[in-house]
Amino acid sequence: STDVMHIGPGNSVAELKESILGHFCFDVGKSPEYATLHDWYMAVAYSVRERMMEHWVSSLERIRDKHQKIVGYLSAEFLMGPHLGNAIINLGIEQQIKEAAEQLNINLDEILQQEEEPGLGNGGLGRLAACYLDSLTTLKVPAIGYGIRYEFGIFDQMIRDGWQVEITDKWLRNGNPWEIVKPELNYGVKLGGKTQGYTDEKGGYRVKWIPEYEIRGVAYDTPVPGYKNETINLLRLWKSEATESFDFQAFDKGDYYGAVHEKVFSETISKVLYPNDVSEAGKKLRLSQQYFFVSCSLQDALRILELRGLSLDDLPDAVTFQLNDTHPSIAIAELMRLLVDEYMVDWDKAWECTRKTFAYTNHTLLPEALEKWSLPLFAHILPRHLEIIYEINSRFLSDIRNKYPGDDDRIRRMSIIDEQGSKYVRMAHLATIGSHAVNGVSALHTELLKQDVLHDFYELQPDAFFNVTNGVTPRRWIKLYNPRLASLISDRIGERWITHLETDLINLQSFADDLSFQQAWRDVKKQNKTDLAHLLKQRFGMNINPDSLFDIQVKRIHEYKRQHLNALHIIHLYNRIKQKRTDGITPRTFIFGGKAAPAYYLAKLIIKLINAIGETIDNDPEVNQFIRVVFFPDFNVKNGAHVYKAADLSEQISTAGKEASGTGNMKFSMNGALTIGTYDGANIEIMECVGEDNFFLFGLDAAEVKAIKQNGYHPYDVYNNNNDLKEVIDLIQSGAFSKGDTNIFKPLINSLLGDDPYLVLQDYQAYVDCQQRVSAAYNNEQAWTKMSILNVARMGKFSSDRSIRDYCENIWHVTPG
Ligand code: 26V
Repeated sequence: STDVMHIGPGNSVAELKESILGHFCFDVGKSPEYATLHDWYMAVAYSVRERMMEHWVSSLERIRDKHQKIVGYLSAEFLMGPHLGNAIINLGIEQQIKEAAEQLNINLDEILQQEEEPGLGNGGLGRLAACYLDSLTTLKVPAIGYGIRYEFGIFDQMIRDGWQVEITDKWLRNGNPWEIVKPELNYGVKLGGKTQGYTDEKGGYRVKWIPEYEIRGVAYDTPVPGYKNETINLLRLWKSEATESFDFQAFDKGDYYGAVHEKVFSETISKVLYPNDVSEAGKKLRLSQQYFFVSCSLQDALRILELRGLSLDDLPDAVTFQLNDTHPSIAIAELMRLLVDEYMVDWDKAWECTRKTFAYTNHTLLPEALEKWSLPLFAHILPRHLEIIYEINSRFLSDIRNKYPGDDDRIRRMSIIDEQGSKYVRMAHLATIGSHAVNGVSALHTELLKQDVLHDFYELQPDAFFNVTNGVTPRRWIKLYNPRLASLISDRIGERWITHLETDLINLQSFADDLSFQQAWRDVKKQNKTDLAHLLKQRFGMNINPDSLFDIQVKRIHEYKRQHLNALHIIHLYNRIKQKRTDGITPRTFIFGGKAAPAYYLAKLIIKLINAIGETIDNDPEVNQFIRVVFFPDFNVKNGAHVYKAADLSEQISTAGKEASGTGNMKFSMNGALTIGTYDGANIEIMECVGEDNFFLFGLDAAEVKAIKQNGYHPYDVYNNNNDLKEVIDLIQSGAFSKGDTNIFKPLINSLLGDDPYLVLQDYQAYVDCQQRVSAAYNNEQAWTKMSILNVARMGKFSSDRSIRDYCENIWHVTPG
């Protein structure tokens, strides 16, 4: 490998220029005369990728080092965002690339815009996986992200007549220069069929699985560069294909078309990412997807173990698998199957090995989001795994019976199988029982896990429960997407903050009262807001005023996140303006963005409501001199680049106890936005860090939410007893935002007045009052700027580097390189 070290390409402007031209000629294969911007993007991407290859090869060598534990991050979603800009930053070649592009007469920003992002995730959970890969690599922890190479990622969102319309995400349409297919790295995956008992040579009873069919998973590798540390980790995504045997079958039976049909089925497994959805559609395919990528990944890990010359006994010291939610939790049954059925390891030993190898992160307490599979479905797709789960369960429950004799209710509560009514496999129980560590993603969320959803398990094994508060990577979310702020910060405190956020960013505090620094700070924000205004004008013809307060809520649309609470406040301001009670109203632009699950009717209606309010205000000069409402279509990582940096106010207004952590809250605050938020998820820890004086807190806390629900909550009384709220709701009902249509928003209003499951009406007045405090605070420019600086300075804790260090120390027992 020493030879390899010296073939690396250089990073001078001349060398980069030559490399780009070379790729243009040899890989794009066109004369520059006929070049499109996308052609140039491809040439630049290949040139940048080439600069990662030598380090990639040497980093792969470390995977062979048998003394290094590898982290296998198992996740059904990786929301990586565009690669090019990030790779340039992490390789530290932005100056040279910029200059090379200039000399080639191409505009780097336009080139970067060409990249279609790999949207292989829904939202927070998938983006967290991407931030964690960045931090793992920056901290030199050998890691492989294992997932699915969906052909179609999260749908693209368009807005037509105010409604969301979903468009297929054809992200691979123009090719993907970042992945390298490894055809030789492929594994068979069985599905369906039945099991059969038999007696082995030693007279022992054994079981084998006789599957109905087998598909193949092929590895597609994408390099993940660390920040200026010559380290590259691996994102390994599996694409499903037909096995060769189908071709033989066609040959045998002469049924060519039949065989092609089977091939088509095999390929559907990795076809499409499912949205977080309440609907039952696609359950069978979803479970098949999960098993598919888990099976490939475990086989891959066992291959690496062998490559290192280690034995199965060494597995827990050689690799640690982190389960990103329950989606990959079938891995626990699969490892047991491999060890017991295929490697003939005895059960107890296999179980010990399995538990040492896995750890589970829970990302939600919402009951409808806790995965469970109906027994018949499970038996149909994974008959052997169901038997193994029964065995795990029966051994587990007999332990519980011994510990708590006669406590049948506890047995019912803790069983992996839910037997109230139709039977289900509860994946969170499997994940918890099969792991040595379970963690929540914020202090509050972990507390609620312990007290509520997993309480019995916590009582059984309190030492297995950990909190790891989420974090986000400052490389992408500050340095790449807010370059003006990044240089202003570096001018004052140097550049170390980029990798030492927790220790260094705090040094900004001493400039919080410095008037010239404050002015520079405001200038950056103003320029960022102006950029966003231009973009919205250019792309959608929207008109917004950069001098107004930018009040932004971007995240998936869900009732628990309460975008409709935000909408009610806007209507409250609308009413005041119409009634000429405008004193104390600060000009604001309300910006929303986010996708609703295609089958989530109320979420889609909330989008329609926001757009309806926006349109009404657009057409009313009396109102739009004060406020504007815009909905930024197709919010994703790429669009996020323009949004977080432009915010004055970040909306984090979920019902307390419902948002496990939130990560957008962190992105906003570390880019200088103040937060209006509830006592929920990581908001609590953010407020503790930035100080309550620099955070706009409102509403019930989680305990109060629980209490009010227990004692009987009557939203209709809240509505009746609050004239202001009543006017707001009645105005929607009157058709004021829907051209007289009084039906369209009825389902939403009925939900709010009927049972209001997320306490929107309960928190309404507190929210409106708090927004009034925001308006007043914004009018004091100096005080606001100081709060903004203090927010950024005190956000160091929320770097994903800190989160990864926590995982390393408490859960993986790995020492960062
Ligand atoms: C899934 C489902 C599926 C059924 C319909 C409703 C529903 C709602 C939410 C979900 C998402 C579950 C997992 C998830 O994405 N959790 C998010 O994880 C982030 C990273 O830890 C965290 O910041 C967010 O608070 C949490 O919602």
